Amino acid sequence: MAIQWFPGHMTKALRQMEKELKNVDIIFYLLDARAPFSCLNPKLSQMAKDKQIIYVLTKCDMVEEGDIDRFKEKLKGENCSVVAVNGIQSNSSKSLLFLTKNLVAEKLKRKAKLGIDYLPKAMVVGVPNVGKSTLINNLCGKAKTETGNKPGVTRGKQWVQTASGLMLLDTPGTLWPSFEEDRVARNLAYIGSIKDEVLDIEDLAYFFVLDTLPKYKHLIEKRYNITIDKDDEYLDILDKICSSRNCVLKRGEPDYERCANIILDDFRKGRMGKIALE
Ligand SMILES: Nc1nc2c(ncn2[C@@H]2O[C@H](COP(=O)(O)OP(=O)(O)O)[C@@H](O)[C@H]2O)c(=O)[nH]1
Ligand SMILES: [Mg+2]
Repeated sequence: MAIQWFPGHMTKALRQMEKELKNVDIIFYLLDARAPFSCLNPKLSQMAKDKQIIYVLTKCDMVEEGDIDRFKEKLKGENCSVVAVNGIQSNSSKSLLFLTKNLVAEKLKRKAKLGIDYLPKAMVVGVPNVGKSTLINNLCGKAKTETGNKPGVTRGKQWVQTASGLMLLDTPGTLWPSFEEDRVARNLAYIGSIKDEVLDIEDLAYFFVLDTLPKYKHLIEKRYNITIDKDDEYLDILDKICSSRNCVLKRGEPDYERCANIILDDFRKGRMGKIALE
């Protein structure tokens, strides 16, 4: 499955972010809890390697707690901590504010000694659709930046201030020129970080079933009220979903395109249940 995922504006955005990095104290590196490792941008990680990083697992309401614990364990390191948030729940980001305050406490003390009332600065980064604007709005307690379940909603430079005096920079979602593995590209497509316009939706849904079936067969069966037999091929499964969802073309053939849209939409909106892709 060939994906054209690197529009020029993302390269420009990465360059702007690189320039801005020297002005920030901390990076909120957002990772979708359904596929956190696929959201790690090698280019960005390289740029940020000397910075204090907080990995923020977003959409933690969409996976099981056990998966969150597993991801936290793997992600934490010397210069980086990990917190999990549900950006659409109002109190969920408190732990992030608390952690941030602790991490910049030293610097604030130094500044205060010099009589400077310093506002710590955090840059919010992550792939498109990971939940950057939602988190910022959550931290600010009101809608400061635009959100949308579509990649590429945020453009340009936006600094906002939280009630507790933290400065946040929203950044455009960025991807990178080539993925190490096809599975990374597919995961990013499943979670809605790559514009659907450049994807073959039918192929994507086919691969989605293939990728999730081993661990989540029961959720697929339950969602579509079907039984998947041991020797069903992936197309057989799609056929079953088509008839269960009445996705049929005029001549009686299965409407795979409509079926594919239903499957991906169900996953993206969490209607299939809690599914971790990694
Ligand atoms: N279930 C759930 N949805 C979220 C969460 N955070 C963001 N979203 C949804 O994900 C979509 C993309 O969010 P947005 O903040 O615009 O992402 P951005 O492109 O990184 O700025 C929106 O539909 C949000 O409502 C979360 O923690 N849980
Ligand atoms: Mg945004």
